[in-house]
Amino acid sequence: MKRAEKILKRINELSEITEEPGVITRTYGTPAFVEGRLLIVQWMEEAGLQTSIDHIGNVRGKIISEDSDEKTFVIGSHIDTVVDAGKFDGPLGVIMGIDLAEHIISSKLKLPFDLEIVAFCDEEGVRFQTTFLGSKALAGSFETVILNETDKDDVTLRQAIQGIGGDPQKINAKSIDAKNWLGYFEIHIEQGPVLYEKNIPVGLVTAIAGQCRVEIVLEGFAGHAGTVPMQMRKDALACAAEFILAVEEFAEEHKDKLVATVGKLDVPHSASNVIPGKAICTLDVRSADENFLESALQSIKKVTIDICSKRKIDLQWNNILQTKPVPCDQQLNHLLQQSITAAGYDAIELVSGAGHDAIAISDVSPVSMMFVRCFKGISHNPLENVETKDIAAAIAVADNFLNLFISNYNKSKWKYQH
Ligand code: HGY
Ligand code: MN
Ligand code: MN
Repeated sequence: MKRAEKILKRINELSEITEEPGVITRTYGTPAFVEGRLLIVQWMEEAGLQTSIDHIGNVRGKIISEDSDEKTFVIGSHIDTVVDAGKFDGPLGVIMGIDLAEHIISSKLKLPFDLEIVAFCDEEGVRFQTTFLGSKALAGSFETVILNETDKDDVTLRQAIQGIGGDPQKINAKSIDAKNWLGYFEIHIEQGPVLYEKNIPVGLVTAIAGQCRVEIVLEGFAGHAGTVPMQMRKDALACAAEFILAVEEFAEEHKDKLVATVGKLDVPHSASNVIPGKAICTLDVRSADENFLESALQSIKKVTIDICSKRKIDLQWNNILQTKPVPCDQQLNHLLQQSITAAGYDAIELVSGAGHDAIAISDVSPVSMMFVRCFKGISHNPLENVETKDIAAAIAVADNFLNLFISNYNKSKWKYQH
């Protein structure tokens, strides 16, 4: 269990670094993020990896093959967190990746390709509402138009990148060219209850659900809580309340194919004796069925328009993010399935409701993901927890997977149809 204990020790050490004392919060570009990143560099260097930090702020650790032709296999996950996060969402996959690389180096295994371990800098998108910043940069698909996005203190993404030593004009410069990707493997907690209920330590991900994120701005008219008659009000918060319940009702009606969440509600300039003139909500809708996701979004938008016109509230519907469902690669999953059974576990298949950096990487590479059981499936919550024995199980499977990939790899044969 030595390797698993070391991984857990590092996860605990990283979780101590936070921008909010008492809770775990490390969002893109903050001093806590930079401090945490230094720890990852240190661990990668201790493992014997060639380290670098790219222009968006990903930490990268490489084993360069003796007969390198730049074809690269990548193992990664993210080191940024949500607010008041758990310890494992992201760091588990990064720190396990470092362990796997360290194991390859210490066992003097000769790699026929380059292996890169990547700690992505912004998967959650908490600070700038932009997800997959790091993985898009690695895939070469970062769009400079988002450089003007601002955080709650009106700092632009451009300024944040410069603030941590990056160059906003060169974000895609350190990407891995599409022709050089051999594959991508991400180890991540399941963030759902299936493995916990089935009492299985690991699971094989077949696909990642598509997701849409929308910012909903509701403009009514602020007024005196004591003097404006009810029938004359344009109460933006009451409108938001009806919208939130309508979203929940729609998702309940289609719960076999969809989840929908209003995760944020801001009421600017709120006071107990003021009729709210403005309310801003976020809408997050997910489905593994691409067509259904699109039609569901349109249905929710129509319901929202009807609520707003009934209440004489002006509506702004700002699309923030739209990702299609991503299938994991069948060739890689065949190897992963063999690796799980070889380690003595049933290879159960799961669709990921959560988004992952694998979504952005899937534009240029075959992707595979292994889920690790977490306590009652709890995540995005400080109660998130993973047992040492499940980390040990995941190590055994991941070692098998890498060995199988290496033994199956043949420079001419392994072609990926983009
Ligand atoms: O929201 C998600 O699915 C992921 O945790 N970023
Ligand atoms: Mn995650
Ligand atoms: Mn997350």
